[in-house]
Amino acid sequence: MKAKHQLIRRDVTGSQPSNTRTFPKGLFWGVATSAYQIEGAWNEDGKGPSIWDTFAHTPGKIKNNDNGDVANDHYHRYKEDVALMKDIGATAYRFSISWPRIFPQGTGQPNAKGLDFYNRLVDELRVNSIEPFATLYHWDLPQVLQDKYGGWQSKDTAKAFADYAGYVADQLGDRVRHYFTLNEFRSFTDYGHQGMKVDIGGGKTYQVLLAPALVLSNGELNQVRHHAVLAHGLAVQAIRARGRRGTKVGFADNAEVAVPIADTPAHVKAAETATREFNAPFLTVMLEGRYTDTYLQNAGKDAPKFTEEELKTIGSPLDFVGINEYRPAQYVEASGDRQGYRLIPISGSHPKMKSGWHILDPEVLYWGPRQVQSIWGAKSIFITENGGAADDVVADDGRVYDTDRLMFLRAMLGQLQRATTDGVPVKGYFYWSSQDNLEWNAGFGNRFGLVYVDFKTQKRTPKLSASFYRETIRRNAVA
Ligand code: PNW
Repeated sequence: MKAKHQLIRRDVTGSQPSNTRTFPKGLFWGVATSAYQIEGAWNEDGKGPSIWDTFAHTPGKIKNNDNGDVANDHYHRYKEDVALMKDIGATAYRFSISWPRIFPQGTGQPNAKGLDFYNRLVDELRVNSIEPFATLYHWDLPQVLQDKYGGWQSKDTAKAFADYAGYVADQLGDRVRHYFTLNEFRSFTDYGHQGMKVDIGGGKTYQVLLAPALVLSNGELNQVRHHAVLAHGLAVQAIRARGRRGTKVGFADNAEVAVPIADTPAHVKAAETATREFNAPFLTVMLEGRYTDTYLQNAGKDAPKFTEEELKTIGSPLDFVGINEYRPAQYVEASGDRQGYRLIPISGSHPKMKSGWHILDPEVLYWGPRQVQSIWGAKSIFITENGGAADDVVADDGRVYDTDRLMFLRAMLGQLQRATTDGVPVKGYFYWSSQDNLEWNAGFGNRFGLVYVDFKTQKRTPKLSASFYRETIRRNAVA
């Protein structure tokens, strides 16, 4: 897929008039989770520790010193959880596979009991007509690889990941037809190896440092980023070599989307230019097979070291592009300078969801997929995550009235529907998350679920937003 800056056509045959609020037939309606955030059973059946076990067991790293030792106990309650998805009407489930469950040593001898859990889960999904979409890396690196190689600081970790990915495709490939290689490259490279200051408006920033909580130099960080995208490319090749024919593969990246201040050709083009540069070390290099000149020039002596062969691997052709969209990265307007865009500061009173970083603008679900099509010509796009946290409580009548999430979901899906009406090839949407879970360093307090979880009793209660989502899925239209 090559960069081509052009506007998409609005009169695509087969599109629906937007006032019907209908989505294209066959769109996958999904929910998403990740292993460390829900499974628990952190040391059961031969699982090795991950860098998130280590991080969470270090006092002070996670709010209230919460950890994923038990979390949602999904490892033992997966049947109940699949039944809840079925009840919502989900037709797809995006879950992640815990690498240290399958390879406790990171490489070498696979652990049959670990694999068996995913066999049981996948069988349960298929019995319920829910299509499994497996993510192979959602941040829980085997701790041994951190100790042995410095984790993502080494190319050996990228190679080990490809071996693990090929093994999973070989073992589950008869039933799992869709794979996402790695989830949110920036979140585990930058946030884990240097920390990040996220713009939250009014000139303020929100500071995040996630596992393995290193603070590396810029040059070292760029190398970590390079190894992560290399891991993706090597895994794509391994999955193609060892999966069944027809297996589909892509990534799930949190594309940093620049939102234009108005839908005019000049602002739209400026936003495309910005989005392509914001994502230079991740999405852009994976879709174009090269780093942008601006990225390499700005990095100077800190630029990553790479070979042409590696770039070719990183740019391996994909079956789809997966993007996680929560918030706009920036607002952008056209400018006459060489850069081609100007950043607009986010207002201090900009609306937010509960998470400290969560600037609210439903238009990300319009511009995000639209830009993936217009910049890179993607033919198949998945919204691999989109969701919002809230202060949910169980009311006296036993129900959970999450009106803020209802507003969020309805507004976001309205924009996604608008994108599909404009002919953007969106093939599936995964709400994050099917149920409340361990929200990384924010602990159990930031609830993203359609289903409320009482973490003391493990009781699950579908929220108001779950009914809204069920109705949307039933109609295949924004309810
Ligand atoms: C994603 N930000 O993380 C992850 O893929 C999920 O595991 C997570 O639970 C979910 O989104 C909600 O946070 C993000 O700072 C972390 O903009 C940080 C940001 C966005 C998403």
